Amino acid sequence: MRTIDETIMSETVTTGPILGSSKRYEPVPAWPGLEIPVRRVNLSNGEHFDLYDTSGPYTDDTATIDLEKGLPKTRAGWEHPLPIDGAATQLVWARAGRVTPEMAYIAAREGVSAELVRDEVARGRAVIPANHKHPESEPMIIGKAFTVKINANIGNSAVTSGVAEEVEKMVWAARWGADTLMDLSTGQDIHLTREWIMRNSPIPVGTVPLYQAVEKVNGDPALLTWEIYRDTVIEQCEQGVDYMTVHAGVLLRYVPLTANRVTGIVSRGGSIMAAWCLAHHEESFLYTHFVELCEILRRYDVTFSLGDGLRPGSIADANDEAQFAELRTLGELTKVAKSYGVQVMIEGPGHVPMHKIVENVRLEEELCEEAPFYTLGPLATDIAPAYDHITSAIGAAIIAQAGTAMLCYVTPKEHLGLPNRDDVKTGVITYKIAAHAADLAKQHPRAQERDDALSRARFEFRWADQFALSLDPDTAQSFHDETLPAGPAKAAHFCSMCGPKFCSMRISADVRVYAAENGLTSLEAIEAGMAEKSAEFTRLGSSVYLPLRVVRADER
Ligand code: IRN
Ligand code: FE2
Repeated sequence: MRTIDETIMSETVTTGPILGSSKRYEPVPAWPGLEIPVRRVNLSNGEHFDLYDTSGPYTDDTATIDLEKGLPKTRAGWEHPLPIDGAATQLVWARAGRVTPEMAYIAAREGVSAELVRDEVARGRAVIPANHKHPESEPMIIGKAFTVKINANIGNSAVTSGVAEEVEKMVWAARWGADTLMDLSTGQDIHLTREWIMRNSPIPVGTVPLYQAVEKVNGDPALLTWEIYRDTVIEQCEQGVDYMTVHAGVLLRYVPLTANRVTGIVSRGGSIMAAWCLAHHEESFLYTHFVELCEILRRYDVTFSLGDGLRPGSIADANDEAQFAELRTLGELTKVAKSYGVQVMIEGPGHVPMHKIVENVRLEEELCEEAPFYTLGPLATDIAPAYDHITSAIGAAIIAQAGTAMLCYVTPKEHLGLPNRDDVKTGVITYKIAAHAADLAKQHPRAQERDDALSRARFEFRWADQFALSLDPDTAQSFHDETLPAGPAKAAHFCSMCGPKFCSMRISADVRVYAAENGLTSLEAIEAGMAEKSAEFTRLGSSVYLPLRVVRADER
């Protein structure tokens, strides 16, 4: 294994503010000394709009980023209550009625009361993944009472991608709005890659420790032992991993239930555990040693993400007996974990047609005491490889509206290859859309404010503001530039989609001005405006579709 010094980190990561925004830190009034990060969109009309910000210091002009040193340790000096029965977790403190600095920080970030945060954590309906050994992270919460969160997966495989590339993917994911990150590296230098990511990640980091454990036995699942797995978990806890996928619901007796599936077991972790169970004809060591795992995780406050090793990998397999048998076991394990003071969330599918999605949430809530649900899409159809960020965002929006707390993104490379940096951004933006659409549908108090601000900018032809308020200002601006690159076009009251004459927004704005100037009611103004438009329509030839000749002439 290479040492950190030998690793070439000459590569730099992306820094600098997001187009049209600046980074700020706002004090938390209820907790002197705490400050939360904010992305401030500076509008051209002198107003500003503040956004939840996941990007860490990377978008702060004034910050010096030194990857070798790592990020400032935001949480290093924070004081916590003493452990309770061996558990030093947000869960036990919340149950004891204690508000931690993390809870106060999150309340300010979400715009809710600290009491709501504490109560949701105490009830196990929300988790705060915050390993004491990851002080660089900015606390966040996953639970259905809060905004829907998204996770980005990165990580190398045996065939591609190095350390520097993965660190840049992490920074890039956080920049575009990933709330958490999972490092799913399976190739070389797993420990080292993770160390660089942990020390430089402002968002919580999750892993699947099983991947590294299998790497330690040269990729042969049958050679795995509880001891190798346990030591890997401790190694990763010590590095600061905030949450861990544990596929403890894949039981020996469930494996035959997958025999007649169209796509069998598609989970990497699930297939490793199924192989181990069959090779040994023994119950899974993750299940039989689950209490010992709890005793480890609660010392660090590492959150369980109970894995869906038997999730459906195709529309045909959705909601089948294997999937729901595992979910029942995850429900049983949820109770065990919570009784040891460990925070828990539950991983969900996969591939599920739209009409079978809501049942997944209902069952999860019933079986797992409403522990936060964290789903992989689900993909609403199997027929669009290369577009699975879209097939899955359809399912993700539906499942999030129904109560899923965090969505695991899917990139365009799903089923095809390892995502690169561009795929990471596409996946993140696509999932921000699904998550935000669900926040709107759930009528989260703050969600619509952003839509309204953007729509006002759009209606008033404040192009720069429209870009700045959008999820991806760079792409919005570059698309506008493609046809109207000139500076003055950014002040024009039209775009190249309809051209100056047919812009509906401009026409309705004109109607308003017309009404004001002529002392008309808006109805009269619309009638008068319609009459004028009708005259214009006649002048242009009274045809909905202009003859090709005319259009071509126009273009010239
Ligand atoms: C999320 C929900 N269901 C699965 N996931 C994610 O899939 C999980 O968080 C992790 O990133 C990845 C685990 O994949 P396998 O090992 O189950 O294939
Ligand atoms: Fe799949």
